[in-house]
Amino acid sequence: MKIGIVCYPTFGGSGVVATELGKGLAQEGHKVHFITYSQPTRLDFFNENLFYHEVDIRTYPLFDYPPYELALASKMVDVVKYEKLDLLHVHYAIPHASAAYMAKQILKTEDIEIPVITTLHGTDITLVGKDASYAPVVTFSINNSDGVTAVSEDLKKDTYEHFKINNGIEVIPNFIDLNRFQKLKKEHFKTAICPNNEKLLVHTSNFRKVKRVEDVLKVFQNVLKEIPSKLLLVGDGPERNHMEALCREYEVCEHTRFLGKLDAVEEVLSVADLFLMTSEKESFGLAALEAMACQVPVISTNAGGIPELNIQGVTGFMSDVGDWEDMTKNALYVLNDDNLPTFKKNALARAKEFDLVNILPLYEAFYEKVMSNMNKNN
Ligand code: GMT
Repeated sequence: MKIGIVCYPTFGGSGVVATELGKGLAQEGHKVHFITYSQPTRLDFFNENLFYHEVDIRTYPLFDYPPYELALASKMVDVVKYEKLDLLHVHYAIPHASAAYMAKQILKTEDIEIPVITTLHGTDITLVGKDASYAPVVTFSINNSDGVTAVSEDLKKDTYEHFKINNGIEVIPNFIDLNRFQKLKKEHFKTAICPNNEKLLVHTSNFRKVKRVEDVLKVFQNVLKEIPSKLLLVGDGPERNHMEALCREYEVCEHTRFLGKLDAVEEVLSVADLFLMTSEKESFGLAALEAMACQVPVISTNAGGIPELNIQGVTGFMSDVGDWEDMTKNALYVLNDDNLPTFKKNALARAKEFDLVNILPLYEAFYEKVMSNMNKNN
């Protein structure tokens, strides 16, 4: 198949899923064309089946806001026509699904029928998407996609609850490439961070408010009162400065390091003992899956789709949003040397269920289904 993938090219979960999916499809022999405004972060190698088309955003003194959606739609039209694509798969509804709809209508006028599949990732539904300034367009573009997927049952439920949807939604969960995300031998790294064999806690996120990184610090402050430990914070975003200030207030700076955006997050995860995910909303929790693949148990909230990944008392524990006292209690339990090896083993076993090789065929089957439905209707 010749597949166009539209996504955010950044470190964000939806962009990572879209890029890893494209890489997996290319490995299977499909030709995959990424259409984005810059090279996707994880598209950092050559493969004869992978192509990248940059959206050309022209600005003009009249535009306070350059119309990205129009440039994107125009690029989609161009790539579909000249690369003879079989389908467009857009990740994150805003503004990709509505741009794809526009591209589809333009192509129709030239007798080209292109199926559009929209994958909903989370905040495009639960946060930004349901805001009145976007909701009508999001509703319309979900209803007018030829196929829709969501990354968890919870996100599917939320979508039906918040929007007037008259289209089916197939759940295809996030996945992990276990060849990349695995426990690597990085003992020298662990010794450098934890010279006295302290326990190592890790959090990775984009430091947005929705991640409640302040709860990570609160949990760590209280874990530290009980056992020698260190905290690594990976990623960057709007809350980072505030979190650095909170570290001082909680007097945990000496034991905490902010690492910023990292390409090889699996190296840090390889030496971690516990992963903290304190999000208020989380449609799936890809960052937790990446940790589990590196044998790291997870202390998380029970928000959104996290319970579809983290198994209570088996791969870690879940608590209500904001309940840092419960999270601390659970973290101390998991970090106990009598319990930690079992949790680590269970985390890996669970991650294996989301192996790319299990999930990729679900996308391929969905593509086939959507394309054959379209052929039947034409
Ligand atoms: O977590 C983020 O804020 C990034 C966001 C994105 O769309 O880039 O991630 C969402 O998509 C991921 C991949 O499907 C999911 O694993 C994350 O749970 C989801 N984030 C939220 O729902 C907050």
